[in-house]
Amino acid sequence: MPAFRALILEDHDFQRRVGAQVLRSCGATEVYEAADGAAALDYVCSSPTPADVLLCDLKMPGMDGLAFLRHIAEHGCASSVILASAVDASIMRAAEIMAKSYGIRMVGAIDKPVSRAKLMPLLLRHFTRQISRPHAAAEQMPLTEIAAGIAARQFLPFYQPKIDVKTGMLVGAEALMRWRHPERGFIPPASFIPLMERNHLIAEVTFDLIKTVLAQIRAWQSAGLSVPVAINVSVESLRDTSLPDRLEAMTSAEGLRPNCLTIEVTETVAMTDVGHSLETLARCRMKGFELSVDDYGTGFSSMQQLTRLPLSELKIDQVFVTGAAEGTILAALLETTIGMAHRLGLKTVAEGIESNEDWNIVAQLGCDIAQGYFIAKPMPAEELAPWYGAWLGKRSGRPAE
Ligand code: G
Ligand code: G
Ligand code: MN
Repeated sequence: MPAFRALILEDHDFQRRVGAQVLRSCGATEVYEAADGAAALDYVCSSPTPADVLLCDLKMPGMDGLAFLRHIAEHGCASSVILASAVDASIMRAAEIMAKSYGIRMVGAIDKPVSRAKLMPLLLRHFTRQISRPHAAAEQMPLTEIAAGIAARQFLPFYQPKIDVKTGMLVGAEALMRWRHPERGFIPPASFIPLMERNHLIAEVTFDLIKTVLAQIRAWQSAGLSVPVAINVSVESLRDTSLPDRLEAMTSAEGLRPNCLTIEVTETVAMTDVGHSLETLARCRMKGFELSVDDYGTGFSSMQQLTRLPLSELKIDQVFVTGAAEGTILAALLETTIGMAHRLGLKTVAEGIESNEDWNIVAQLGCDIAQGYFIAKPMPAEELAPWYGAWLGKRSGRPAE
């Protein structure tokens, strides 16, 4: 834990002193105590030594925590914020999202009384994340370069493992496109997929990707590894009602069965050009391909999608999964979604498993499959088998090779 400076905003004298003590015990080298929003705001706006972390109460006489957060956001405050309050969990959640959309860097929220046991895990996670994951908007690559990259076949899949929660065994992988750029190295999809979609390039690139994926599944199979693969498809691919026939031909050309391929669609994609999309998806299912709804819960009329898509799997978006063990709201939504999916006969996949706690809660709630950085990041094809060996070794308590 690095040394850090903190500010505590808390109107209750005793609680403020305890909070400051707790912050020091967590490694704060200096703690500025503010009894009301005005004093805290004054410190944030004029102190030459800004605090790294603000611990902020919500319900206070005069300026409440919500207004305080709006003011510091307007001031361009760069500190990271932790909410500490006794308000209802739903209010806390709204406050967190409000702060994020004002542009504040949120660490998390804890209920009062503040204790080291509650604060320390948040701080630890925050400081490790800050180093490992800087937030930068994806740079968009120029179209001419993308076209040249397509011609030079520089787009290829990375694979992120999907693990059976009960057994710990590999049950598949998601193919995620990467651009192996000759000068820039690997470029993530956010930098080129939107432009490919807008310029009607994505469907053909997706076909190339699927060809590569099928050959890879075949190669894994020959090596004794069964790895069904999920691919992401855009609206343009679904508009093409010949997609199922083409997929079937490609699959059988590799000597594979259709159930080795899962098609992932987001709720928004499935709502666009409904007629063609449903024709394509229903035909894919009739031919035996699997169909998964991606980012479930974040799109457009999620529940309605379940009534019309011929699904075999539901992928719960990471916003409901990451950190679910910390909050009653996320855990409740997770539990209900998993239960509902099972009643509909669907397999459930939890995305965004980032920690042991995330893994434990989805296991406890009966989710079938887990995917996330805690298991593995997306990786090149040739790394999957060695990774799996190490994963199995770790899980059985033996040291990994
Ligand atoms: O790891 P990641 O940055 O790989 O992926 C970011 C997003 O890009 C995901 O939402 C994923 O759905 C999308 N994506 C990744 N690969 C493909 C692809 O091959 N086709 C389409 N349409 N989207 C993809
Ligand atoms: O297709 P979809 O939107 O589900 O794409 C998944 C995205 O999430 C990809 O960008 C992938 O790299 C990313 N991802 C996978 N596992 C994790 C995780 O554990 N945490 C986070 N933050 N992102 C993840
Ligand atoms: Mn996906």
